[in-house]
Amino acid sequence: MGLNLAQKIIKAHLVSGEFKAGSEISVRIDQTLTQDSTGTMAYLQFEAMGIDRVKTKKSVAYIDHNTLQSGFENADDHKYIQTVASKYGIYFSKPGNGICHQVHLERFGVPGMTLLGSDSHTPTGGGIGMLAIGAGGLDVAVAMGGGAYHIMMPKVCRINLTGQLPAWVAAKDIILEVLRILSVKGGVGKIIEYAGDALAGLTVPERATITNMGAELGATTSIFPSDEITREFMRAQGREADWKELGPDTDAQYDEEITIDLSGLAPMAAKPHSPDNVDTIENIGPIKVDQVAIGSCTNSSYMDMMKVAAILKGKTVATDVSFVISPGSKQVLTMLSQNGALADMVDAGARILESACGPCIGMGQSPKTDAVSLRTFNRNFEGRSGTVSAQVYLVSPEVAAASAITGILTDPRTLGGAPAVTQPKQFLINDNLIVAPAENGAQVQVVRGPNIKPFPVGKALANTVSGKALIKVSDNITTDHIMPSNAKLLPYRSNVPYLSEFCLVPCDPDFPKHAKCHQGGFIIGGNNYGQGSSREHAALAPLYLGVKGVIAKSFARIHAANLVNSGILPMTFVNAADYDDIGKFDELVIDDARRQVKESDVITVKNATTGKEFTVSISLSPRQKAMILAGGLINYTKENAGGGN
Ligand code: MIC
Ligand code: SF4
Repeated sequence: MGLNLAQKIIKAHLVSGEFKAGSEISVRIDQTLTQDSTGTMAYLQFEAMGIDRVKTKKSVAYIDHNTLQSGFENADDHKYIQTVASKYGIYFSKPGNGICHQVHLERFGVPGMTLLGSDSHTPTGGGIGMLAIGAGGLDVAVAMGGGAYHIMMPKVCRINLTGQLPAWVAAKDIILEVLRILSVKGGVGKIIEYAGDALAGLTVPERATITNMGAELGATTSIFPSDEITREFMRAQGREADWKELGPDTDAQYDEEITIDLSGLAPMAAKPHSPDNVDTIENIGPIKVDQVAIGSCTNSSYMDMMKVAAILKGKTVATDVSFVISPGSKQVLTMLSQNGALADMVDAGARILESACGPCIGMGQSPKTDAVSLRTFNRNFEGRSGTVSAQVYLVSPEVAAASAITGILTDPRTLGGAPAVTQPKQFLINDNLIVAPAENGAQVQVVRGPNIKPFPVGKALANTVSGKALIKVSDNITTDHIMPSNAKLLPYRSNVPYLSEFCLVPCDPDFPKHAKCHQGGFIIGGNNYGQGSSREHAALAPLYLGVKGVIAKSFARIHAANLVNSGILPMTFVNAADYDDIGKFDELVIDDARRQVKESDVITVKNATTGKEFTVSISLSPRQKAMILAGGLINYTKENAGGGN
């Protein structure tokens, strides 16, 4: 039986486990990436492992998230990451060099390799045929130390793309259509593999837009074959030697198949407040727009920017629209400035931001009260922009630029001919903002600012686990709810005690107070609890506040793994209806917890307040169970003297 592309790459990297959907496997990691808002924690954890130098083929540390330096904290973290990178053999991409996923695609990604990144949009690398997975910082730290990465073997879903994109319809519209079909939890436990005739018409940056936003499906990753289009991109990046052809066997099997005819697609938007709340621009209608933001790791490539510049050329941004553009990398920004496109943007009234995440993670540019904000980004969770009342719509660069000019949500098909933008034969290559690590790391002194605080470590599972149901939340709670990130909080990513004061505050402003006063307890969640970002702070802050377990209807993959890594037990209701029976502050008790976790996949929880009992499943591998018993990955690794890998 033939293998699909995802299975081929997994097979070539398989360290342990059975090649069967749903069973735990571990894979060797070739490359890692970190960014600064998760990186500080990942490197603190790496340092705690006592390894001299990273064991990967290439590890890169990017600074792209916390670039607003409104106090010493972010700058201190940058210095820490730069020195730690130099010491341990990691390439360092300076602030200004660009958004990690964009730069990694341009300068480092290699088809067929595995990439583990401490950012949920790491699957962007699937655009050039990498098996690129987002994970918590601790998992990335383990991978840097040479340890394998453990996941449940995903199912593989093939999405056949047929036909041709009509004028003004973009790669963004393809992934919005996939989100419309599958929803924000439709990809959980799956790898999405793209195939079909239409691939011949999709450039690497377009493919990367699609794999990037596969994160919003909850998918483990998304991948395109590596073909002549990939070769052209890598040649233009001066890296053709890294290219190789890769695709599925002709008789490859898939667990699921979906076909999308691109010819039938129209410009679309994800409406507030979820990336799967998708409709056509035509159906949404001409709503008034207050802000337009173009950029992010989804849509900031050279070609995206050139299309935007062509739409803006000779026009003026509507009087009532606040309009910002952040080109994805120094390469993109330099090329735009050399060919005059940047002047067209500035002249039309765009405010140019540095090549970084910026407004996507709430680092500035929060829109006005009740604003309608069009963004080419990937997430429109309520409040993520920094303005709780803002209505954020996710759109293509074409829709964004057209609407910036008209001041209303505009279907760009009404503008006449679409701009013809082709990929350059040669991108401008100058890696002068990428710093190679020191040859002799022993001589490098790591610099630690005063904001860097020790990270919390879990405790071995008690025999009786009890506590109050501290909070009960609904479906699709994101890690932005659990551990909000905005310009005020991001500087504290290396200070969990401070961050914990804001844990789950968007759902209940008193959660931290209640957690402290009851000395921890349980979180009760709905479906897809913990979707979104990979930030392990969404596990570390609850851990710091004494949370012992999370009982939910279902979990998002990375967050569930982060909970286990921290020693917090993720439990899933066997009967979803039991969720309804739990009241806030009910006292929950798991008797004989160690034996129950060790011996069974279904455990009993007693509600001492109502006197009822209910069952929860713990779909944990034997290794994960051992981690929970030990109190998290760090304790488990210590107990096993390196056997945690
Ligand atoms: C995001 O887009 O939510 C982030 C910020 O890039 C996160 C990482 C983080 O929280 O630092 C992600 O996607 O993993
Ligand atoms: Fe940065 Fe936004 Fe991409 Fe996250 S989604 S990596 S914040 S640009």
